[in-house]
Amino acid sequence: MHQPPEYYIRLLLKEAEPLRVYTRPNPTVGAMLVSAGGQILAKGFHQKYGQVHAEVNCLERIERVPPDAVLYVTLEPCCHYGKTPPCTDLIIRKGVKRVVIGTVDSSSKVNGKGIKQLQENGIQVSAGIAESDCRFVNRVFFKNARYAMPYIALKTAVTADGKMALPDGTSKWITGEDARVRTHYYRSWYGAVAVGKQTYLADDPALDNRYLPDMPQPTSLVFWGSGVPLYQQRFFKSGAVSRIFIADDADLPEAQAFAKFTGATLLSYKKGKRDLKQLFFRLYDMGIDSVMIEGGAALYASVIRADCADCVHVFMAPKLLGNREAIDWSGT
Ligand code: AOF
Ligand code: ZN
Repeated sequence: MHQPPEYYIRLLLKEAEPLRVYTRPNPTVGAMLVSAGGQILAKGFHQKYGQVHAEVNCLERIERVPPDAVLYVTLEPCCHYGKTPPCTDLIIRKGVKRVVIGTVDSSSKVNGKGIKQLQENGIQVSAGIAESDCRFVNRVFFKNARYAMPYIALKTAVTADGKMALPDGTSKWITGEDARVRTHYYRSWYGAVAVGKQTYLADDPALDNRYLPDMPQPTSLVFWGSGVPLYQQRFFKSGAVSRIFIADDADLPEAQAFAKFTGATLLSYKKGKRDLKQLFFRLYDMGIDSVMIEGGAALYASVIRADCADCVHVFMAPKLLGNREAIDWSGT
């Protein structure tokens, strides 16, 4: 029996969601061909950035598409040449007669043009099925398409009384193993992982995914501020794919020497003004689709004040720090 269309789209989303780690900065997408009687004839996913799209992985499995079969896709099929040819061409060539789409691909190259092309070729199309779920799974991609800015998350660990560190800034492990594994997973999910200067100097964080090392690794970002950046052993020995310092004094010869010696990229704010929005626009232009900020409190507060934060991952431990003077997670 054929189920309601939302059923097939949600089934696809469940499998597509974990693949985001491998497809970023591309969206994660699933496609499924279902017979008139409700039998799943073929299924396919966009498995990896640069590789073929979900529709190809689905339709190439089928010799002959039955005329009454329905193709379900979580995202509007592309109609442009990117790293791969247009999926709309394949759908038309394979003789699919009906396509059900989770949500429109709002990136400028597609944005309804894929649907239009299918319709112009006599294909019956419905779009906007389980749409909010489809948009949530690709929330990074949709923010990128709309604002040309990375999706930005703040990640923090707090005690049940909302504290992050003792008044003198020292912190102990607040959360346990589960939170640590999850954090390392996030380090592959996000395109970059960032810390402020104090956290960089105090913790020498590696910021890579060491629990799941076969997953793609992020870029490391340090909001350094003024002066010449200092070298830190663990940070530079990590598995990060590249390292960027946001440094006011990037032009100083010593800063240039630091960049040459370490291979790090130095970026400074435009016209010396610490405008975080402009900076994030630039990071997006450099190919960073998403950033997870891992502290400290001052950096969280600046990002929130600049209206750049999209979400907060809070790991809250069932413990009390029990010190009123202790530092709140957002530092205010
Ligand atoms: C689809 N199916 O599975 C995905 C789509 O450079 P390319 O060729 O990989 O194209 C990337 C763009 O294609 C991406 O920005 C988005 O608009 C769309 N992604 N489209 O039909 C898929 N992953
Ligand atoms: Zn495509």
